[in-house]
Amino acid sequence: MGEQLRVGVVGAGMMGADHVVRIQKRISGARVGAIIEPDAGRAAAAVATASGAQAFTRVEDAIEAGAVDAVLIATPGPFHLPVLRPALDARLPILCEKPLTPDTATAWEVLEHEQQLDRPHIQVGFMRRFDAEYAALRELIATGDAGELLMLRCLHRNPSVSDSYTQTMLITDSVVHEFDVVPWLAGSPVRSVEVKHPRRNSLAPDRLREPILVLIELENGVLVDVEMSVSVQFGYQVAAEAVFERGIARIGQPSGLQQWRDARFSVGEHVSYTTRFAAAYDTQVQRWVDAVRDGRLVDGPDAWDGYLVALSCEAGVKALDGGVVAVEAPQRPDFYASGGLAS
Ligand code: ISE
Repeated sequence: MGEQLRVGVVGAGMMGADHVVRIQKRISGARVGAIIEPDAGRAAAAVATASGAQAFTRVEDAIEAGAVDAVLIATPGPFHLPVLRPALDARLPILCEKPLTPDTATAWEVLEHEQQLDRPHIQVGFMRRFDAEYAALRELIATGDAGELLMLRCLHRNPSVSDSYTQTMLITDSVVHEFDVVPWLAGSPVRSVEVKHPRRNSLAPDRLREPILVLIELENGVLVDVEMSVSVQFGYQVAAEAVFERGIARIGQPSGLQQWRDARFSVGEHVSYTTRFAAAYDTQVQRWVDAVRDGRLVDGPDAWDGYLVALSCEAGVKALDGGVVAVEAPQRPDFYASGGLAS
């Protein structure tokens, strides 16, 4: 590694392009060494924002050329596995956007592959863990200052979704975040998942039956409800209310400039996760870069966490058809002993 970590950003869609700017402009200790993107237009646009970066269409070629010290995978979930395999073979540190892979069988394959290395090399991009309000809520729960946590009420609302968004993605692309952050907040794994279908939003694309209400029971008895909506039109909102024995706590409320004008009170709302979680993404990538540079390689959710989330997603997808679906995790391999809910 030279003075700066050369990151290969794989996928230059919305999230990949966002990470390129982040690495070049907002964090320290790293630069974009390569953009790996088969779409020539996207690749050219990303390279234009990352001076010195080389463009490749395959991650194998970037590795072969010695152009990268680490990779950040920002392709859609179904395309993670073909990048994870060669990156692990090359023993490169990896920050992989969520989900680790789209199903438990391939997630398990990744765990087995990674365990052939000397230590965990994969961090999974569950950025909510790096959001200051989520961290404060976790601290409040851990201290017990408001008594025991009883319930968590979560709101996860998107203004709209792209044409490629399918019904199961309500779980695997969206509620996937709650499946990671809720056990991390509450210090307890998921025991079961149930999905309820309220009245359908007629503004949703025809193929989607949403919103959905996801009920997550944790091993410690805490009950969590997640309103998952993807056609709310008005903006992007991720918020939660924690109900304790002696109080409640809220995170994710609208903030910033408040205005009283024309007999109205208003405050801005986000329209995308790229702004709602911008600071969390910055912290996540900075801490990952620092961890890679000082040899820890991972500072946050690891591949084991990614696997646990895949188990919950599998249960959640089944639960879309009705019933309460249990989640049972195998014993965590010693290899991952320092990660998990603690990080
Ligand atoms: C998207 O892929 C994300 O990861 C966002 O955080 C989430 O809010 C959205 O629903 C997903 O589609």
